[in-house]
Amino acid sequence: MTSWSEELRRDGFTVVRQLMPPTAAAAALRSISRTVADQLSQVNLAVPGDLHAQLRALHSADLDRYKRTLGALWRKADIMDVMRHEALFAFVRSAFGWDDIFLPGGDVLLLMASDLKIPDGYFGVGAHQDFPSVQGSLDGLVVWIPLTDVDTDAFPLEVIPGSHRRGLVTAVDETSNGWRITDAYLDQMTFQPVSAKTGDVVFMSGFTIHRSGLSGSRLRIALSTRFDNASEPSFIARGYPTAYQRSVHREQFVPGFPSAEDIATLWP
Ligand SMILES: O=C(O)CCC(=O)C(=O)O
Repeated sequence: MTSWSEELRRDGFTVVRQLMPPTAAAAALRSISRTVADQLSQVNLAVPGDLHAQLRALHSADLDRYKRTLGALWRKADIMDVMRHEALFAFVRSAFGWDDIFLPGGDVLLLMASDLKIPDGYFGVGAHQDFPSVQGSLDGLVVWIPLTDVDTDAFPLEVIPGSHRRGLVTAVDETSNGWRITDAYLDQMTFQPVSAKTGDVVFMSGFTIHRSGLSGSRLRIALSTRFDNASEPSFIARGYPTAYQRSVHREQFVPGFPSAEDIATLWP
């Protein structure tokens, strides 16, 4: 057994140092910056030099546009490239002995900064397990990839080591951000912040209780995706389920768009 699989078995998570090439996070951050710059141009604002200042400018100019942009970023090819990086798959095969991997969905970009809060909206996630939102293989993994260095001053991921052994926790409240484990259940349990630098990757069981750390003075951006093990017997027996569903928004977002003129301009 590798030390990573031992750690995963014992603690419910393991941090693999410098698994990703340094270029991966840098390319993703440049890609985010390009998209935010495009949005700043839409609202006729100059584009500041650094990403945090760009995000601040968009956040204060047009909160709705900021929210839509942030919500769309995970769909960029440059961002997906990181979450589908061959280094991740190769590692899971060699360190955990998986043969085949299913991708259940649930890819997400999580950005936190004290000056980028959404009033009455998302600011980190409360204590939860990911298995209920995936329901794939029992040994399914959350793969958490920081794009910025993360420590106690940058909204770290916080985990309860060993909590995966408790199995499915049903003491939950339903919130707008999903299920949150009740404070009563968490009484006496201690969360551990996970420090990770860009290039590091956190692999965590879907049963490990975790949450977002809520304090920090720096911008923190991380990507999170999920992997299911194609060989896990109950996953095979259950026919490879995922709780993520595909649905299509059938109504036109902008009534009357595109017009005949829009098409004529596109295809003169
Ligand atoms: O990055 C965070 O703050 C939380 C991540 C998380 O809860 C997840 O990936 O399931």
